[in-house]
Amino acid sequence: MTEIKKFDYYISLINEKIAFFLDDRSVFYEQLFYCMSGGGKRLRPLLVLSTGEKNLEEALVFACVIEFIHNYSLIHDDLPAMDNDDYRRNKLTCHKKFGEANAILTGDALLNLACEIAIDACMKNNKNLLAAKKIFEAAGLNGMLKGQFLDINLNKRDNINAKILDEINLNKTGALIKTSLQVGAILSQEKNEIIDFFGELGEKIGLAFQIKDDMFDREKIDELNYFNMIGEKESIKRLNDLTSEIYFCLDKLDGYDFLKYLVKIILERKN
Ligand code: GRG
Repeated sequence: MTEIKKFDYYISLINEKIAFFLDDRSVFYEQLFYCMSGGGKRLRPLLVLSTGEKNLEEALVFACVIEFIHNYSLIHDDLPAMDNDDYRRNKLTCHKKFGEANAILTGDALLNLACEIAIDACMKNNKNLLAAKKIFEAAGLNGMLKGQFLDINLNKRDNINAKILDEINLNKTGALIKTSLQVGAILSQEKNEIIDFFGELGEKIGLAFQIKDDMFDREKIDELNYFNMIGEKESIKRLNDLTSEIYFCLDKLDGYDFLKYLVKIILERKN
């Protein structure tokens, strides 16, 4: 199968599995369906599958766990108390469509659903347990939540330098991206050195992804954004350096053609 065909095939597998996990008898279904369908790039689940191809069935389950967590974080991030955004993925944000209380609950429901699915999988074997541990650590107090906390609570007038921005983004955005690569490798029963290698690669991809995102969002001048904080020249240099490092890492990898294809798409995306 060509990598382009595989990309479409994996997206359809991910979407089918997400639909399977969303119980259409649930009172939350309308909100969950609204937030989980349409527009998301499914980047994190694709990363899980790219390193988890040897165990696609279990990789798909954890790919959904991560995507549910990612979507909960976006729903909460859009709330008036956080970023106060009206639109996401070219449609109304969850709170604009269903009201604030329902959006909070919908985010909570997605996080809980992710826990339920992961715990079910954990009861089957130890590598699933390790995968779940990695995911919830990455989403938690020393990962995504920490990044979000720092982002919200840092005084934007403080002298923000590249090091501080990296710390925020390695947690806020990078932790789930890094973990996506590692979880696939854990489920494929790769050696620890490979799992560590994917950790390092994932951090670089996470940062490059964020700098690129900031490039598209640089008109939002009151947000912590690489372009606004350290300037265009320095940001582009960092993005280029990271890009070279990522390709250097990928060149060392035998096989993993889909991962290489996917990373190229991430680094070359135009929006
Ligand atoms: C509120 C608990 C909590 C956490 C929020 C991830 C996060 C933490 C906030 C997101 C803020 C944000 C928009 C950061 C920019 C990078 C980013 C994560 C973009 C969204 O990810 P994509 O582009 O989204 O993969 P899609 O829509 O494709 O799923």
